[in-house]
Amino acid sequence: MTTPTFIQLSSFSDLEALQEKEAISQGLLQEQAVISPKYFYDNLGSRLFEAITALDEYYPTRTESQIFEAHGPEIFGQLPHDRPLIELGAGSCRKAERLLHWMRPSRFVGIEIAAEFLQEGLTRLSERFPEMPLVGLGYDFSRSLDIPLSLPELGTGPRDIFYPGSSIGNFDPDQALKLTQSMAALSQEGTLVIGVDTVKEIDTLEAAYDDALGVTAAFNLNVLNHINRVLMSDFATQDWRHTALFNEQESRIEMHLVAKRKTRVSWPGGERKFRENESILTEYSYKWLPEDFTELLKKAGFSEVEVWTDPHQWFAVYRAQVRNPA
Ligand code: AVI
Repeated sequence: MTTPTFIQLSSFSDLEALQEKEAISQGLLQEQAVISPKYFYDNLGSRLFEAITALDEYYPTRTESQIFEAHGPEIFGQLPHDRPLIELGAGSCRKAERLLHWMRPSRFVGIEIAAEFLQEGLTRLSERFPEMPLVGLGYDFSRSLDIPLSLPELGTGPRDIFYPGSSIGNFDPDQALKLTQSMAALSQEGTLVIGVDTVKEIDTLEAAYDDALGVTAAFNLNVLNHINRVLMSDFATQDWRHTALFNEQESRIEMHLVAKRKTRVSWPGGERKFRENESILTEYSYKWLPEDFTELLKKAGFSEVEVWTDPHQWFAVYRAQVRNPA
């Protein structure tokens, strides 16, 4: 059995740690306070996200899996077996675990901000695919969308890229374009397979982000515990409640934490007073019409875009190629 290689790319210098605190503090001091959704994914948050994906209301993961079940051989079967497969935001590698038998890449490279979670996933993968070289990169691509291309662990020549789960939806359209451009560069004339949530009825969308059991509420509130650890702030989770509303104009779910009462939050070097019902924006989750996302992929340098969807058209999987002019 091969032992997974693990590389942490984002181990912070003291300066970077200070810059991170400064960025969080600036976000909290904006008129509309914001916390980056990357802070959802501490160890507990990653587990809460896994629980979300098992909820009846959270249709994206289930629907994407149905698309892979129905069309997996068609989507992945033609990918050449001599190329590395890079999964962005690999999480606990559960999706890769189900799909790798169709792809058989020369190596699997998982990139994920929650390093501990990724390491656990790679260990499981190594039991299931003992012959396959496995590489984990602990890397936060929300800090820089430029993925380091020259790392020997990424292999040379064309690479196939897998970005499932509609994580692209957590970037605004400009950032999504930049990120897909970086993917085109990273793939070096390989193939991208990407899962993207679609626009649908508001009730279905809002239920997916505000489930009856309160798992998404816990996921959202847990961001405050993570911020308390990073910033040494004193958020009290019981002073906040979760909301998730669909903004039709912008085609995105907006998640906020709303102050239940007047409250004051302090941290070394700063403080913010919140009025009752004042909120902190924690996440956007954009929903894309297939024609608009196809257009974005073409703008980013991809061609031959093909789309697979489910009978309700609740989710879409795109496969696209990078072909540089000869
Ligand atoms: C990771 N990402 C695609 C999820 C989403 O649907 O935007 C994060 C999430 N937030 C609330 N529920 C799930």
